[in-house]
Amino acid sequence: MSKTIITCAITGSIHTPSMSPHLPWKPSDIAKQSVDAARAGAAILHLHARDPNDGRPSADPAHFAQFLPHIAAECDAVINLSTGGSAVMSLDDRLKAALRFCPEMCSLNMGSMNFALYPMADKPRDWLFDWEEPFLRGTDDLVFKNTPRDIAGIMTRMGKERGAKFEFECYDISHLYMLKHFVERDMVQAPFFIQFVFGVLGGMGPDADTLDHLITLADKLFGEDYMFSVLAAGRQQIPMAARAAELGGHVRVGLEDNLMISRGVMAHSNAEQVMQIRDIIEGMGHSVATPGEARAMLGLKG
Ligand code: KMH
Ligand code: ZN
Repeated sequence: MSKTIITCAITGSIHTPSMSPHLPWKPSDIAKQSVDAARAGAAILHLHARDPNDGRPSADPAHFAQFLPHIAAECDAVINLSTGGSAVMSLDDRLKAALRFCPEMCSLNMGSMNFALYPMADKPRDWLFDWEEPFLRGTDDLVFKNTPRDIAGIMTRMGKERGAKFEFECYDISHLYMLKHFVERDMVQAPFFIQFVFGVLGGMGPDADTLDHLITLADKLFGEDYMFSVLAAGRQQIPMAARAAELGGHVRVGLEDNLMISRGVMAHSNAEQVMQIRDIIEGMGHSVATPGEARAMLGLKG
């Protein structure tokens, strides 16, 4: 039986430091939580950077440079750099780190959409950095811009020119048709690693029936040429990931997508979520892919 790839998304650009004391934003914490997540079973680390002074989302390659070498020195996990960055960043900024560090993988968001925070943004918090309040207030008026030209540009610059493979982030059924369009234009090569994204307000809700439909559609569009993974932002993170594993897919967890470990209980680390889903996967009789196995399955440049 094939192995299940666990991706761990360590910090992202959605949650803010005051939402959880365990969200890593200092470079040393991003590095430590990444390595611990890899040791717990994550074959892929999906990474964003934060400003080391106050934890605000950052696209500055100098900020990535403060943790990437430490991660590479301490573990063998596949590095997957975000090209989504945050919805308030320009595309040029979003691409800077990926262009500079040439990772084996990077994310590629397959369409433009509304991108609002789930209601956790409204929860009262004890303290917050100055930047957080205006940042959060703006999150119900964001368009996450990923036009066909933007997508083609990333495919060319990161894929064709630098040999990266993509985590195709699909928040909507239409995003699968967009990917199919680029496959027909020969812009990307199989195998395609499709991340079905649930739970972002503006994208699909976390429904098992919708996942079934996505798989049926992806089978029709891509046949044997794809594998899927599931991330569900918020409370359905683990149930939807478990369902994906049961159906032969891969999973993504991490504090980028959900700050909790169970209802009302904060996750203490990314590794804790990795261990939680790993136990579920192994309890089903499946096994978890090592980084080397993930590289072979995804055809990474290594
Ligand atoms: N934050 C996730 C819902 C990216 O970094 O390119 C999607 C994401 C986007 O990870
Ligand atoms: Zn991300």
